[in-house]
Amino acid sequence: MTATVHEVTDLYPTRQGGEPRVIPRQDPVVQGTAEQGPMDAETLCGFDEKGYLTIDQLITADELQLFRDELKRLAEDPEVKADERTVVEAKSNEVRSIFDIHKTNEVFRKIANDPRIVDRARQILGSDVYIHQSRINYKPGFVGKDFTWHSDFETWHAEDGMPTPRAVSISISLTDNYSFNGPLMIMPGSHKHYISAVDKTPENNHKQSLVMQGAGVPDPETLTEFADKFGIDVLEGPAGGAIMFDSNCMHASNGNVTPYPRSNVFIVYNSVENTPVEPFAAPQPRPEFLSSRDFTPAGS
Ligand SMILES: O=C(O)CCC(=O)C(=O)O
Ligand SMILES: [Fe+2]
Repeated sequence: MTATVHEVTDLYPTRQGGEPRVIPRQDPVVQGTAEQGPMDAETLCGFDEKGYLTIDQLITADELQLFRDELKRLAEDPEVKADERTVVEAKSNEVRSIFDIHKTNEVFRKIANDPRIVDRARQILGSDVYIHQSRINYKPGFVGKDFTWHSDFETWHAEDGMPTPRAVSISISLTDNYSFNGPLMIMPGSHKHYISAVDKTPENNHKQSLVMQGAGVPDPETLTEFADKFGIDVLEGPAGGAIMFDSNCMHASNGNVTPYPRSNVFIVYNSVENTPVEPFAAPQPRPEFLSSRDFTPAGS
């Protein structure tokens, strides 16, 4: 008897050397229906076209206060700062990100499993969803650094083995996001095109990519073509609102030289029908706090 080797076809090759290229998205963006609720056909259609949607007020004023208190407490806790799941800014040593908050923190576990979010993610992805990753990005005043242009899916595919872009993120604003304090910027429509990057993934790439991304960042020529073609939407909005965006959106955010922090909570939902396999372009999978192997459906 011969062993059967299950080859997984790579529909989104990347980091293989050669030249950068643009591959059309091979998968639908919205996989659920308006009948399922809670979002109407127009909202789903907008998400399909632009790759994101905004929610003016997702959480209550009391929740906002609770989350902000928690944010402050975590940033000041020396044990949290020393944890491997916390990323500090290269120069200022201020907290940049805290990962895995849906597992380590009761307040954020609750909101990450709340039907207001989970039902929307389920509707977009057309199946049950589990949490692939979560993080707080603090972007403190004066010293908060930028996030350069990237597609999250490109990283999750290359380094975590996520087969297809059947994943959606939510960014909940815990401070006001102004045009000038480093809000999220998205190239609307870019999610329907996949930029295959060139450079191979270095060993233990995440240790530096979480402070400043390198591998997988698209080349300047393709980014310029994308910006000319799609434009750049600047997603301003008050604290308590949220943005949901497709995993293959080309997005970035500027550094924050203003005194006003821009702190957002990000939660990533992946379809339970799209669980990771071996990484498509990395020596080994990233740690569990960046790529959860707990596929329990969220909200259950
Ligand atoms: O916090 C931001 O503005 C963007 C962060 C981001 O894109 C990421 O963490 O993947
Ligand atoms: Fe991102």
